[in-house]
Amino acid sequence: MSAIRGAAADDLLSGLDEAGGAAESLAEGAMILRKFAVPQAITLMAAIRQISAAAPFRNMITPGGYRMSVAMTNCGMGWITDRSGYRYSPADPETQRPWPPIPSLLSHLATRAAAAAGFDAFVPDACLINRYEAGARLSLHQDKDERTLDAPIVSISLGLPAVFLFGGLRRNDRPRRFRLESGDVAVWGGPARLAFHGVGPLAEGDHPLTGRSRVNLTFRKAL
Ligand code: MD3
Ligand code: FE
Repeated sequence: MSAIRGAAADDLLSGLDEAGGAAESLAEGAMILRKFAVPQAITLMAAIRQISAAAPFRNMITPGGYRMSVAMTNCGMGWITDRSGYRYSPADPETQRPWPPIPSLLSHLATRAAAAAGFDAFVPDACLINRYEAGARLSLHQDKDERTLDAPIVSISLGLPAVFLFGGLRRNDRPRRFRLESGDVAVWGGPARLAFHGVGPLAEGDHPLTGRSRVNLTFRKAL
């Protein structure tokens, strides 16, 4: 460990992130920081409980008229979908009130994870919170509703494990499968920013942190 290269460089070279977890590269610009958020998991769930008390999870409707199997809420700027399309909105369409603000603990964690993956000075203004119950899935898609594609996206998984599908830049590129467990953090940006991705149907289970569900937070720069 050389002081000249610094802790971050040493950790990248050793394959360990700053939380001591393993860092796994999926592609140029995409990595999974295994267990990065484990120390904050209980605090994160407490924050999610507060947010969802003000802005409850709901199953939104796609522009094509389907009810999503994943239940969603937001803090900061909010991603929404309805019959008119996908977009970001500062207000919850159910109440016309602003989404709850992003707790600074959450945005700081996202900033630290982005830095550990090599993306400096990431400041999210939007956080989409997804809740999966048994059978819920997210079909292959790109995240492209953000105004700038320069910023990465940071995702934190909590609770039951899921199979994450990581494809390429074309919808037809066959996705690779990765298991995401509680506390795993995924970061993708740069050449991977528009990679197709999805989540396979959640298997039944019971987790001490979340019960019979999986919760995922995705931090974005929407504006
Ligand atoms: C993409 N959420 O909300 S994030 C979404 O687990 C969304 O709820 C999923 O996709 C979820 O838009 C997946 C996890 C993730 C991890 C690594 C990636 C997405 C990635 C690498 C490249 C591209
Ligand atoms: Fe996505």
